[in-house]
Amino acid sequence: MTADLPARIAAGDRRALARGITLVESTLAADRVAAEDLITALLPRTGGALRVGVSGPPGVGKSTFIESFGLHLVAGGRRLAVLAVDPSSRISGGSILGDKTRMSALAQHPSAYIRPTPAGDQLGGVARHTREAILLCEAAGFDMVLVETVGVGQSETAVVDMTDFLVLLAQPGGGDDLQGIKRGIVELADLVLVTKSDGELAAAAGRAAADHQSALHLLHGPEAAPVLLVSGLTGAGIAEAAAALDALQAKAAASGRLAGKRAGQAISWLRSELVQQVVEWLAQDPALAAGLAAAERAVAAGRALPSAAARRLVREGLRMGGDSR
Ligand SMILES: Nc1nc2c(ncn2[C@@H]2O[C@H](COP(=O)(O)OP(=O)(O)OP(=O)(O)O)[C@@H](O)[C@H]2O)c(=O)[nH]1
Ligand SMILES: [Mg+2]
Repeated sequence: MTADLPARIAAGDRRALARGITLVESTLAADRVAAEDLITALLPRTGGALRVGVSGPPGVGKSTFIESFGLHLVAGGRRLAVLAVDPSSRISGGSILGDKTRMSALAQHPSAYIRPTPAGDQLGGVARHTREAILLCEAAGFDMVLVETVGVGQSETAVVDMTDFLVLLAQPGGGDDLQGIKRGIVELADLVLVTKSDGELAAAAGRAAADHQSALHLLHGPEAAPVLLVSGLTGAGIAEAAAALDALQAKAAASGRLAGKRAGQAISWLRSELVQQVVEWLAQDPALAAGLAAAERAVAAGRALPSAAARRLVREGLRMGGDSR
């Protein structure tokens, strides 16, 4: 890390922001220390953005929606960062290229910043990087950060743990067919947007919205997430979606629920880091790493109780006086 990186990020320099995000994504131990120093230096400047998860099944229209929604926001004077977690990037080179073309106008706008993030090997890693990237975007002065994930179940729960609100995009389609979205996920949503509400699909989109709305009402009553119709292609419903999000924010901020949620997220982030770092600490020492591998085999085979095996490993680690860096 160069000494002026925090100041350059704070000044809104996007090349510096890109370098900062690359640093938090790095798996090198030395970069981890530098990334932590960088974010710690910028921490007083964080927290100022509305953090919004945008999720939905493959092909639902996430990128098209974000382009249209983002252009609406920046036209209104907002500064928007988009962190797109790209699960396909490891295998196929990803849809990053596709996203650049789908979000081309937004990508070129001076008030917008789009950053695709390779999903990498494990969800835990993505979660840490994405949380830290959100903080860097806030320090750089963005007032809204969208985190785009493909809805495959696990990623929504991760995104719910790091954002203020989850916007779920749903396919037009009728009946009780939830079109690839798991029920549990719909329940996590703060706002449901049925996409492609245009042309031939408009009628199906309307039916899908009615179905989702009545299902959510049965579950949550008057507190149910609103369901709106949007079209990323025509721009229909985009302003209404932005207004719905503003209303959610105003309500959650006034009640103190937003601050409480963020505090809870920070504490669970700490706890998940503790778990991760204890495992890394054990893995550093060859004997302890072997002990961990043996414990994993034993619990997998049903020969050991996870709680007892974990206690033994931690005791052993402490006895050996291991240094976790
Ligand atoms: N008619 C119509 N088609 C749309 C709309 N939004 C997206 N599409 C089409 O749906 C397809 C998928 O759109 P994307 O925006 O790439 O969807 P996505 O959810 O980002 O897809 P992945 O990133 O691959 O999961 C494309 O062929 C789009 O042209 C819309 O508002 N109306
Ligand atoms: Mg996409």
